[in-house]
Amino acid sequence: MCDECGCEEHKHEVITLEENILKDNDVRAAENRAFFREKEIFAVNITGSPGSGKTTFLEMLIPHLGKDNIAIIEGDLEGDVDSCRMESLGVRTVQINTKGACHLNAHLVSHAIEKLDLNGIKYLFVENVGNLICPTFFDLGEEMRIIISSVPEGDDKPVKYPPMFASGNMLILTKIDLLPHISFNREKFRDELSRINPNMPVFEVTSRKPEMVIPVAEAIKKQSKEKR
Ligand SMILES: Nc1nc2c(ncn2[C@@H]2O[C@H](COP(=O)(O)OP(=O)(O)O)[C@@H](O)[C@H]2O)c(=O)[nH]1
Ligand SMILES: [Mg+2]
Repeated sequence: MCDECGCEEHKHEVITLEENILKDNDVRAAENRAFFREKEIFAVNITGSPGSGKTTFLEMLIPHLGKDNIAIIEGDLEGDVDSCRMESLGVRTVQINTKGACHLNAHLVSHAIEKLDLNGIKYLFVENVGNLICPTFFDLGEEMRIIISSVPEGDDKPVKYPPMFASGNMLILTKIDLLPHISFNREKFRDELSRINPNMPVFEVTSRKPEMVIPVAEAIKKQSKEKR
């Protein structure tokens, strides 16, 4: 059925349009990826729900990778709250406002790159719009996709949003300081994840112990060296 009126005729048009949008995005994503490889920049797409702790994770990670090695693209519907948080750490940052769109795309990222001084940059982190559905299907040209999932969102997120969790190269479970206060079944969460994405490494962090991101930083460094 079509999304608008439920008719079969429209269904075909909608599917064709979606396919074209995704095809166009894939072409641009491949261009972005070629650009990053040429510049030896390791690009990482950070996805997850609104409020899952994406920006906090970046704040913890940055000191371990070196602020001068990093550039950030912040994606939000409106405003510059997150880019201000990044700039206050002295990191080169550009903000994209999607004005209602629920995900970034490769085209938006290619324009954002033009605004960044990439001299000496080894890592580009793109914080996607908070959403567990739409960003799944839009390759940005990244080498690595990190999914951020937080304890208060519940242990059922992988079961409810399998395409997103299947698309990741690394999962960060955030806010583990809240485990004693919330009925979150860690084993259930991890079992479902390993069923959906068996080879994805999982790291647990909390902003109460920022040093917990050190193994994550090491894993990112290792991955980026393997790509060079
Ligand atoms: N208790 C707790 N709160 C956290 C943690 N990480 C982030 N938060 C809080 O969660 C909220 C959303 O975090 P933010 O990083 O802005 O999420 P984003 O929207 O995914 O970028 C903020 O109030 C953070 O202070 C954590 O490890 N533990
Ligand atoms: Mg954020």
